[in-house]
Amino acid sequence: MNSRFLWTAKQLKPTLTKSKHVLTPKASLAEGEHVDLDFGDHYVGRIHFVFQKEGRHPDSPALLHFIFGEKKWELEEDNSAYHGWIAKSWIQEEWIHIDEFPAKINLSRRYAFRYCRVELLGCSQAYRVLLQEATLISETSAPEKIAIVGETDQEKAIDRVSLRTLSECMQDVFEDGPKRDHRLWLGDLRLQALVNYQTYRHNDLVKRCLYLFAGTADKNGVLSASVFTKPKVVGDGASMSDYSLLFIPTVYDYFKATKDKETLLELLPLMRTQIKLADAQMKGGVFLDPNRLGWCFIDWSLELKKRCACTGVYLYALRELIECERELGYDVKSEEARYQEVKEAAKKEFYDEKNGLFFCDGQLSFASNIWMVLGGVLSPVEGKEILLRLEERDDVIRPVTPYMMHHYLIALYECGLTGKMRNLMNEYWGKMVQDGADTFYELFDPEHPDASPYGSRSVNSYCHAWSCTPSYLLRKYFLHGEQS
Ligand code: RAM
Repeated sequence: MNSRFLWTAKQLKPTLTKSKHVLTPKASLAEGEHVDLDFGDHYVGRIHFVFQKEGRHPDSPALLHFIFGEKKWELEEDNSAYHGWIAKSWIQEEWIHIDEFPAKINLSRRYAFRYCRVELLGCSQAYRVLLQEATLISETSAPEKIAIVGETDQEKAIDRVSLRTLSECMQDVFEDGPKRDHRLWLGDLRLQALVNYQTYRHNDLVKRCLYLFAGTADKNGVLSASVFTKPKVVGDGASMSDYSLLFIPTVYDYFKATKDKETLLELLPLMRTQIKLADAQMKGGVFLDPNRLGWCFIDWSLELKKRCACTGVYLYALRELIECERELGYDVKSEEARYQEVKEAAKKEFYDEKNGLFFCDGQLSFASNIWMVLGGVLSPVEGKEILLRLEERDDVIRPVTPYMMHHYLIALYECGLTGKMRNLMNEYWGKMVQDGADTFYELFDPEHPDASPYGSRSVNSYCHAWSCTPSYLLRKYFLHGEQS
């Protein structure tokens, strides 16, 4: 823990803007009945209800069940049959007894939802329960509304939903998703920050998050993959090889957007440390199995082999560090030599001449090939051939998250396939819009819309900030041309 860094983070704690949304359903319920509320858009916030009774004096308490859903189907799920491997307590529901009427019920937790079901589980026949009012106080630290961009109605819809996704995740920190973790994750932060620079420009929130990671690093400089902020700041203690490396571009991007050199210089030693820590997990210029040495994320595909992609992330991060240090006037010769060494080793270890593609321990995936492109292992011409070849294969593991899909789009851009990149953005995110998305999802595999790495879609997050990058892509690559 670095208390000075944490002090800096604390000074940058944002104030949340709160807004009130009131529904007056006046729904009269007997035991076993329910009413569904629709707040009209996705919100993050706290809710209270006013209940009255109709009929005779209550001769039993009322037992109410509340379910919250980012998607309407969440209200219909049989949560008693939940069989996922992460805690069932992530499901947004609550049970309350009411003894006296009228009753104002404040639910103490924060929820992320558009839909809410109020179900009367128990009540005597002497009376009915009347739901008079439901008041939601929504919260966000996103400073203002942003003008929507896009050349077509579809692009405008994608931008609107992306912006909403990001602003819903902008709370005390950049949360990954407000339904589940409520937590600051490093890999997610990198993409949120990129979108933020093009939209809300709440750059102090990015700075706060950088200092939260820096402040919770252990004495060897190992970064936690995620940070809890309540009741006090603590790193989750788990480190992920790829996320740690991506701290480097996250800081450098922040510097490019803000020119805040003081922060860059303060965090530079920690950026360098991430390369050294990664070096210790490599042999002969490529990663040993990152899943054995520490969790490496890359994508939410449980079968994915990650040594190749992780080596690509290393090259990508090292290249960013070199560029950053060069800009600051440092001698980068030894880093450049290391970059060349790893680049050659990666090609030797993972490139399959016969197929003209990268394989990771015999497995073909988009992830491996995309990160080899992003790591600069190939020229744009070679990269283009590889990406096109990849599409023709049906024995390939495809991206399952908008996080991986974003990296695919950037790889297409790097290889000059800008038209393809834009079409794919429209196709992939457009399908979520067609699916009725108010905010974009943590996972989206159009072929398997109910898939979940957690064993149940009930705990998937349907407002997940790493999916909001079209707002960045549209502004940076398509509508105003390249910006710094
Ligand atoms: C999920 C989080 C987050 C991601 C990690 C790896 O649990 O929601 O988005 O960064 O996994």
